[in-house]
Amino acid sequence: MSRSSRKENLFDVLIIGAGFAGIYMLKKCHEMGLRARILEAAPDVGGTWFWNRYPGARCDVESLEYSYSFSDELQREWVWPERYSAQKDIQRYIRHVAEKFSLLDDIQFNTRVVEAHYKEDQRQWHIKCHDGASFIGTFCIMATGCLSSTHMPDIAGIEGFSGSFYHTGQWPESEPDFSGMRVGVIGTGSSAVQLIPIIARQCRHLYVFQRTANFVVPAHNRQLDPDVEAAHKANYPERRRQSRQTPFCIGGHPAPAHYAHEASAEERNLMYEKKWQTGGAISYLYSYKELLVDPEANETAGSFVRQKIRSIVRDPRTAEDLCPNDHYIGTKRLCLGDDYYETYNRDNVTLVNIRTSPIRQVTSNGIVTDDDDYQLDAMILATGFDAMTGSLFAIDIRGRGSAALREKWRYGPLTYLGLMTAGFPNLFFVAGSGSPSVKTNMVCAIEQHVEWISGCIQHMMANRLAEISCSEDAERKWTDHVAEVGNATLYPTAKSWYSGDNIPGKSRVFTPYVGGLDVYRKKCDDVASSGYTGFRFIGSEDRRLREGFFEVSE
Ligand code: N01
Repeated sequence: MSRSSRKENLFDVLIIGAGFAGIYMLKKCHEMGLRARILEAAPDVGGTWFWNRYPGARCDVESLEYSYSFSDELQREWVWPERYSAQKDIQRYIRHVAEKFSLLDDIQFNTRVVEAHYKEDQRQWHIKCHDGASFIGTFCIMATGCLSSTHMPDIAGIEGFSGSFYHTGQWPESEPDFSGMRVGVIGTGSSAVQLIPIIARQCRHLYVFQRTANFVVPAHNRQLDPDVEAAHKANYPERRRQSRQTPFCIGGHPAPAHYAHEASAEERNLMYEKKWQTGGAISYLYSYKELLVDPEANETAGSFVRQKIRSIVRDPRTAEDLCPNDHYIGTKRLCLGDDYYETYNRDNVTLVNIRTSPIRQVTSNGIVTDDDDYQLDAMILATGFDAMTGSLFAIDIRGRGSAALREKWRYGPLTYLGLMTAGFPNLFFVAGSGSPSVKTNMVCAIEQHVEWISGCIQHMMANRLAEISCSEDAERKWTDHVAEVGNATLYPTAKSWYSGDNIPGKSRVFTPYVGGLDVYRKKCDDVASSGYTGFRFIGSEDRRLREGFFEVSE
C-alpha cells in the first residue's frame, strides 16, 4: 500500500463518481485512514441526482427509506419535507452529508475520467482525465452509477432542430420557462411520467410522442406528516434492521401472504384498489406472491391498471393508446406518477402514437410523423440511459495484459458477485450489473457494497496483501446464477433497459441480480467470512506476480 506516500497524484483509493456510492466510499476510506480522492465530472456532488433535475424529478422510494443508514445522528437530524423526495431535496441531502463528514476537500469536481489502466508491474491503476490530469491508485472504485450515461436517440434530422432542446438526464440549472411554447416530449418512461404533468401546466401545447405505453400507478406524494416522521425516527435503527431483511430493503411493505390465483376476481379488485389508493410501486407489486413469476396472475394486476386508464382518460382513443400491451406489469420499471393519466384530459395535451405513426424526421421547427407535422418551440428527450454499463464503457478500462473491459463484456457483463470481474485486479464496481442494484433500494445496495469492499480492503491491509482479483471460475458460476435467478421470473420477457434493449447494438442480457438484497448480502458475507472464496490475493512483499499467495479454493 502507498499509504505513507504524499506524492501529489498518488492515492490508496481512487473513486470515480460523487453520487451516493462515491460519497460513502470516501467516508469509509477516511475511517480506514486511507488516502483517497473522488474524481467527478459534475461541478457538485449528487451523481444521477445532480444531472436529473428536470421539473418533477423525484424518487420513487420513500424518503425515510431512500437515505443512508450508516449514521444514526444523520438519519435523525435530517428532515425530509415530502413522502417521496424531490430531486432538489436529495441533492441538498447528499451535499449535507459531504459537508458533515468533511469529504469535499477530497473530491475533485469538473473532472471526467476517460481512461483507467492497470499496470501489472506496479499493481496500480493509472487514471487519465479529459483535461490531461492523471492519477495513480492502488484501488479503483467505479461508483459511476447505473443511470448516468444519457441515451440520445438516432432520429433523422434531430441535430438540426432550431428550438430549445433538452434531455431529462442533462437538465440545465437555469430552470427553463416553457410558458407560451409548443413543447414536444419524446419518451414515456419514469422521467417523462414525472415531467409531463408539470410541463403541461406551463406550456401552450404539449405533444407527447409515445412509442411504448408504460404502466403508471399513483405515488400519492404528500408532505411528510411530522408524527409519522417522529415515530419512524424514534425507532430508526430497528426499522433499518427490518428493512435489511427484505428483498427490496424497504420497510413497511410486508411480503404478500396470498396468491392471486387463489383469490376471487372480486377479492383481487379490492386488493388492487386498496394498493392504488395507497400509492407506490412496490406496494402494488406486493399485492400477491406470484405477480412477477406467473403470466396469468400478472395479467390480473395489469388489466386492473388498464381499467383505471380507461376510467380516467376521457378520449377513448387516447385511453387505448395509453394502455400497455407489450409487457407484463412490473417487468419494466413500474412508473410512479401523480396526475399522469389525468393530464391527457387537458385541452392543451396531445398524445402522439409513434408506434402506429412513426417519427420520420425532426426538422428545424418540429417533428414529422407518418401522419402529421408538429410545429415545436422546444423539444425534450426523455429517452433514458445506456444503463448499467454505459458509464463504465465511456471510460477506456483496461486490466491485465491491457485487456479492455468493453471487449470482455461485449456479450454482457461478467462479474463475481457484481463486485469484480476477472483480469481486472483491485477494481471494484459499486451496485451495478450482477448485484441487486436497480432492483432494490439503491441506497441500501450501495451501503452493502461499500461496506463489503471496505471490509475487504481492511482484510488486505491487515494481511499485507497488495492485490485482489476474482477467479474466472467464480465469475462464470456467479454470472450463470444471476441469469438463472432472472430467468425464473418474468423480468427478462420485457424489452427494457434492464436488458439493454433500448440501446441499438447492445447485447441483450438481463443483468441485475433479482434474488433479493437480503439473500445477496448473506452470500457476500459468507464469501468474506470463509476467507474470500473465489477471490485471489497477492502479498505486498511478493514482488513477483505469482498467483495464489492467499488463494482459497472453492
Ligand atoms: O428512461 P426509460 P427514463 N424514439 O428508458 C423512449 C429511473 N428513474 O429516463 O420504450 C422514440 O425508462 C422509450 O420508448 P421505448 C428508473 O429506474 C427513476 O424515463 O423504447 N422513443 C421510453 O418511452 C427508470 O426506469 C425515477 O419504446 C424513444 C423512453 O424513451 C430509469 O431511470 C425517475 C426512443 C425512455 O424511458 C430510466 O427512466 C426517473 C426513440 N428513438 C427515472 N428512444 C424515479 O425514481 C427511447 N425512447 C421516480
